[in-house]
Amino acid sequence: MLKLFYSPGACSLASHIALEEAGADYEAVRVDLKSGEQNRPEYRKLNPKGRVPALATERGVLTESPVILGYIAQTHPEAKLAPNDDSFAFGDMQAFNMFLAASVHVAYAHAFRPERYVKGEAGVAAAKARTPEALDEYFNQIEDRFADGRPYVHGEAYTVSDPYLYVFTRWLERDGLGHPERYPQVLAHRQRLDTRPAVRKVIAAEGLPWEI
Ligand SMILES: N[C@@H](CCC(=O)N[C@@H](CS)C(=O)NCC(=O)O)C(=O)O
Repeated sequence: MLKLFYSPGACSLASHIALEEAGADYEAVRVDLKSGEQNRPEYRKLNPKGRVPALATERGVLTESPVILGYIAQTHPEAKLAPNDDSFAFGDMQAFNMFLAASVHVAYAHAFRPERYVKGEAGVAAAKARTPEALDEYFNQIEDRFADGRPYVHGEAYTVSDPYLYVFTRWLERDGLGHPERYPQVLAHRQRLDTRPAVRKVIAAEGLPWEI
């Protein structure tokens, strides 16, 4: 059985939703980031990076959201969570997922964990100030993707990119960092996901509020 190590509402939410959408046989194990459980030796042994998500499989532990999402999609082909038979389309999906991981997530991290990137009070203030600007640039790019009326990130078909985007759209309201009203199509996408049974089940399982 797969074991997903997650923290409520964190980026691990995407993998959690993907496992549920896939109908996977899995157990969700909560890691308390607030109390620093990710840095305890038992967890570091499992994931030396001290982060969530981590997915324990029968062959070992996978980390990094785009990798875990791709793995879930490939190991549950019947759920059709990725274009598994089309290498270019699969790569294109992973390019979007990497953009979320390396640009969008990192933009948020400059506000949530500035000490990871800069030193000193002035540096921290500058890092935090950069987050809303960077998020605006990235979310405008994402909004543009939906200009053709597509319901999901990659078109008519739902893929693992959708719950991954959902995580970061939920975060737009955190600490007033983003301007959700500027991205109506992205917000409509979030509402579309809110109605999916798998999303509702995982939101309830993680104890998250609907109103963010
Ligand atoms: N590149 C990783 C980032 C994982 C990550 O930063 N996870 C955060 C939660 S969203 C975390 O575990 N933070 C704990 C910490 O930084 O101590 C991924 O995409 O999975």
